Amino acid sequence: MESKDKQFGLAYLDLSEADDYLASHDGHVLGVIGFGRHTSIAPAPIWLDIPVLGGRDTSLEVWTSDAPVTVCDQQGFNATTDGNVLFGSISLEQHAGETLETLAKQAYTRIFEFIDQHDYRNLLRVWHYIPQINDDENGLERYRSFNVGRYEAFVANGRSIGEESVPAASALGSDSSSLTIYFMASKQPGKAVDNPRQISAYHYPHLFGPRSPIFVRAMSAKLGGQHFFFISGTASIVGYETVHQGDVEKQADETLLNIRTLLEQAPRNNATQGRMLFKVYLRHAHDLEVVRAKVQAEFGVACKAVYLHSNICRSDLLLEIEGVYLYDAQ
Ligand code: 3EB
Repeated sequence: MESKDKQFGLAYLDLSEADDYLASHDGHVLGVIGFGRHTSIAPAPIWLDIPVLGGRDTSLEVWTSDAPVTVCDQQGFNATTDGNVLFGSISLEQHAGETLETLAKQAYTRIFEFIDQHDYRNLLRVWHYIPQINDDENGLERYRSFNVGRYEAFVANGRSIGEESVPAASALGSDSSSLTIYFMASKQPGKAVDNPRQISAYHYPHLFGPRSPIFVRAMSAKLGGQHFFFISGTASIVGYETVHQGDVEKQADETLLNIRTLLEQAPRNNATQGRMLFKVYLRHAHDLEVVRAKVQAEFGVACKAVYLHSNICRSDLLLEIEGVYLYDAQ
């Protein structure tokens, strides 16, 4: 149906579905992100070197709008807009002598300048893929170094560190050589949602690095007549501590409980009416079966989940799950 095709939406596609889907959304595609093995597709995806688990080589994440999309390709950004949101990405290679801290600060500073200049000032959701995320850099884990740079950019750009200007996010490792960030920014602010089981990440104690990570647990926004509930990367963390170290089953249970807790705060929590999509990141490929069984038991066949093999930002986390819950606004 034509009108259904032109909804604001998200799909995770296998390669065999991609051509038809992209053709039927011609002129309405905000962004395509490719995971796994590269293939030639138009429009060209942002590629991330993160293997897809479960028997597929490639998975595509496709964001579309109900409204016509225009491209604004400038200042090193590959960005699109539908007049309400701006979808953009930046990929910065780390050269010899540069730190990830500097790179993170640069990336965020450029994002802020770009979205402010185009008047889409509200970051709703940011996806970070960080090369060698758990390795050491000058005595600090690279993820922690990233956190310092992100924090500095928020401060330098006059953004307050509180619910009103912090996006939902996720931060995973990749085998790429570049720091890749993609994001959705909006003219209207979304509504930040916290998880009462967890301390806000921007209030984490400094034992997780000299500067706290800056993200909210979930973000709610109305886009193209639908409600979107963006669930940040969610893991087996209670308060601020990792729980169930070394036990993937218990980490999966705790993660799913955290997601359930967030979903209870979605503006309307009636999953039978909406759609759920997840990206499940596993540190160890051999944990696929056990985690998939738990995700399916929790959310049933109605949910779409893609399983990816990557490192997680804390070395004691075995999995992280991000999600989108979307439903018609009535
Ligand atoms: C956590 O809850 C797990 O640094 O942007 C999840 C989502 C995590 C986003 C980020 C990190 C980030 O702390 C890690």
